[in-house]
Amino acid sequence: MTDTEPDAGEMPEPDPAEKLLREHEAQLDELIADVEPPEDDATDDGVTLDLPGLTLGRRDLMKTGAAVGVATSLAGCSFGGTGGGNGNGNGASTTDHKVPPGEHDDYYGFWSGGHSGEVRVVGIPSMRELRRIPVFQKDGAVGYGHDEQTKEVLREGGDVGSVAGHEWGDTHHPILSESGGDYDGRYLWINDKVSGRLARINLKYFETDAITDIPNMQACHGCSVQSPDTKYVYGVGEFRVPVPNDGTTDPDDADSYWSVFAALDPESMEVVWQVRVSGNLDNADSDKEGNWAFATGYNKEEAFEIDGMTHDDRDNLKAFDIEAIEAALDAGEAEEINGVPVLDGRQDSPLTSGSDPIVHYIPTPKGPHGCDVEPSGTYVTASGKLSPTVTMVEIDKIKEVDDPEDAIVGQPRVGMGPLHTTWDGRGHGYTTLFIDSQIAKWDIEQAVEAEKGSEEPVVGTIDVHYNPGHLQAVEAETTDPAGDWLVTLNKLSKDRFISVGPIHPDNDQLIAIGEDAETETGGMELVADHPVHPEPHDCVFASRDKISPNNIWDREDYEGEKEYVTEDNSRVERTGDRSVEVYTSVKRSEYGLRDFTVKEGDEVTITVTNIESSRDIIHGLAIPQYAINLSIAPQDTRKVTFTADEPGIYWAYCTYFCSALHLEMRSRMIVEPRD
Ligand code: CUK
Ligand code: CUA
Repeated sequence: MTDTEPDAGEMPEPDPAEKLLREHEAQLDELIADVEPPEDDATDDGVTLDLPGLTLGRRDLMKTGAAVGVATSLAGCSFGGTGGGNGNGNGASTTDHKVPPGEHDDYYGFWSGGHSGEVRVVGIPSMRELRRIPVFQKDGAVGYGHDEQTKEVLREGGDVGSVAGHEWGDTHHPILSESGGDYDGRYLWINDKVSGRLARINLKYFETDAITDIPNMQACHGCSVQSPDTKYVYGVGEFRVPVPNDGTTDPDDADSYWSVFAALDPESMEVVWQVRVSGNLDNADSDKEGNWAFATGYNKEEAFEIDGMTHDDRDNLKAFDIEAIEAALDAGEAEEINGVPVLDGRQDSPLTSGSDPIVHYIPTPKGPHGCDVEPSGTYVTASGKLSPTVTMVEIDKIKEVDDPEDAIVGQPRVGMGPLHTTWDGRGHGYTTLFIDSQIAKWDIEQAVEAEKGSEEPVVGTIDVHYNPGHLQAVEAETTDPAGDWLVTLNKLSKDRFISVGPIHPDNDQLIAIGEDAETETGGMELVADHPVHPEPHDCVFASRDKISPNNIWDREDYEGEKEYVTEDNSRVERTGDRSVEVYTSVKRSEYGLRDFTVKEGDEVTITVTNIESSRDIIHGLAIPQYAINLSIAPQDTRKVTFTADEPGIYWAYCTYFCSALHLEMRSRMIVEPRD
């Protein structure tokens, strides 16, 4: 990236909007650098940024400058509820979130793991991490990407169109399947922001069972399902990428870069359609009735560098009219590009003008980030990021109004750096304030009644530690949120934990939101800190009775694909001059085959069935010299294929401590020299 500071001698004065945005960035830098803001930054230079419905002036920034100062100074001390905060720091909790030993949590929480490429399962309210589910990369702990079935999942999600293939993923937005607007416990989808990929986790087994590499896309960012019955799963292409990217594209021709909004079939995981749009896309959500999908975005300017990307003072919330999109597909308006039908939904396309545009572009303040539909399905919100407001669009008005801006019915001013919004089902929105390090709780109906840009709808704020990205309240994406807990996913933990070196954990905080009180916090109460491995972005919670995984495998689920190998049927079968099939059962504390012999150069397939039927008795099969590492849960069968190219005797052993004779639990692979 080139130097973004203009040279005063050559460049014209930056326009006011651009200047303001730079000031925002400078503030952010200060906050992150943990230094005091300069004292002499108090001259009123009359800068204003005109945003729809409000004018943000220099004085407003000074006010938040003061707030940043407070947060910054608190960052260095042990915060006990004094000072400029809300009196809700360490140890202030009176709400019991502890789950006693042996008792169960009320909610499943599914966390994205960011560039760890995984999904994590966390119990709420205890915040205990229960499991990690590898998605976009191999994992030795559970043998993911080591057996043929999960290798195939990774291969399928493969390296189409990329130079290096996909070595890892960046998971951001976990999203649960719905029936009738409620979680049905079947699937969870998760995006890959590194590449244009979308993965599915089968919640019967808590295992990734499909990855789709979406054409015409880099950085699948936003991820959502079409409520109420998961008609589509949406993957939002964030980056604008040259299509085709084969060296023939003029790098400076903005028109040859694409960003697409993709709809996948939830069962086949195939791309059903894509809509190409103007500008970059960001986050997504859908309405509650199956008519609309929404996405925020940035860089309406379609620039290549940050100066240009932040030039204008507006961006758009895009509203995708599902019926109009399906009608355009039926009318043959799509062009097939790289194997998928693509509709042109750019702002100047014929498909976005006329009486039934497939995409409505609703102007918002610059760089809206979070895209969240509230539980009643009346409003979709875009959280400001660079504007201190949340923009509320009344969904039913989108088609009625002549000027798309008239669909904006509220714009509460919530604080600095609003990123994401969640809901309690009692008429409140909760928005993270990245720059203020707070959560603002606001009243949805008051926000519609109040003047745009008014702070009045805010009923309370609470300090969080520090710089929150997403937040999520329990079951907030259903039509009937439970409204008792909220988790904020804070990007920085700074001094909250004993030091573990320069790469700090993130800090996920649990906040009780069950009480609406007329206090500074509006009843929100901070109850727990929870250090986490980098870097979750979002999470989603379902009541525990809505998720019912199997505790052992059901062999019917793989009948016809893999043999269920019994002790009696454990055997070695030569299938060709250079191919051998090895079948073995496994149980405490022995393999069906205590040894097996193959020949140098054979292609060997080992099929292992765990014949135990007691839950939690898992066995492994490891042959390190051949990089074999299987995990086999009760009643499951896993296979692996490799070439036995080095003669010798190799121990095959169990990786799970499964019984008192676990250490003795062995088999031997004997590879005979081929003469
Ligand atoms: S994004 Cu990470 S903080 Cu990927 Cu939902 Cu907003
Ligand atoms: Cu089976 Cu250890």
